[in-house]
Amino acid sequence: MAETRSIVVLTGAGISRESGLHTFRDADGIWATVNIEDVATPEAFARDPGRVQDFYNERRRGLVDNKIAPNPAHLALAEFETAFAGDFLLVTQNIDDLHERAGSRKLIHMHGELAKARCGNCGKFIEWREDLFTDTACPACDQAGGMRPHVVWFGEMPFEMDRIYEALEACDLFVSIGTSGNVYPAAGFVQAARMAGARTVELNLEPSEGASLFEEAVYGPAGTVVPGWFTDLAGSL
Ligand code: BV8
Repeated sequence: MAETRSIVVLTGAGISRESGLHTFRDADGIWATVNIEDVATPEAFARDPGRVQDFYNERRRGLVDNKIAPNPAHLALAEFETAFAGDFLLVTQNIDDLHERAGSRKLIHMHGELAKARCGNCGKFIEWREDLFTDTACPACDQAGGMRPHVVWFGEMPFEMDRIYEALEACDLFVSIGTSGNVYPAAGFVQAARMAGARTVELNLEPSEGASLFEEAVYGPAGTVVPGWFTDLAGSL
């Protein structure tokens, strides 16, 4: 096998499931109880900002709850990143802060962060761990009425796409963990990695929508599968 010099890892809600956070499309997932169109689009926020703020306030309260902590899958990724001498980039679709709390540093939150708020007036984004209300004044510009979760809604452009595609085009290993492969453009990253000639691996509870696009797969809970897989990878380098 060619030497592994540049790795891109993509994670989704499945990696945080064993930490106690719900996924989106599992039977007990978030979209089973609320519609995307009502809470996760700019139109929903324009139509009923209070409802959208409540949806994210409830999830933010859940996240700052001290029972929620990184699980062995998050920790294994952070450990591998620290030890790996080559290029490493972790792209997460998740808006929780479990990767950074596990120690990951080379990390992009392509769908934003639940623990940050953004001001629509001055554009600044700020650490935010309590409830957010539409009339909350922005600490940076003092204007009220423009604060929103620093989260990418459907129909909005995910963050740092140039940097992500640059890494995908240069990688020789792409690992997708805990994502159903339903949401684009993230679900298309495996194609970009294949075009770059990278080895593609899916580590998931069950086959995702894009399972057939991966050369290799290991199925099982991330907390069990991910540490073992990355230990073996480190041992093979
Ligand atoms: C955009 C933040 C364009 C909010 C989220 C084709 C190309 C481009 C776009 C589109 C396209 N087709 C459709 C679109 C539009 C849309 C889209 O993809 N819609 C889907 C529903 C069809 N995409 C967009 O709107 C994106 N923007 O395209 O912009 C553009 C162009 C120019 C100018 C402007 C704009 C924006 C998408 C981002 C939306 N925001 N999140 C929030 O979190 O509230 S998406 C949301 O879904 C989360 O981020 C989540 O992470 C993400 C993906 O879901 P998953 O993470 O995969 O979670 P899911 O529950 O689905 O799956 C969990 C998996 O884990 C399962 O497979 C399960 O088996 C597994 N699992 C469970 N337990 C475990 C486990 N695995 C391991 N261990 C376990 N224990």
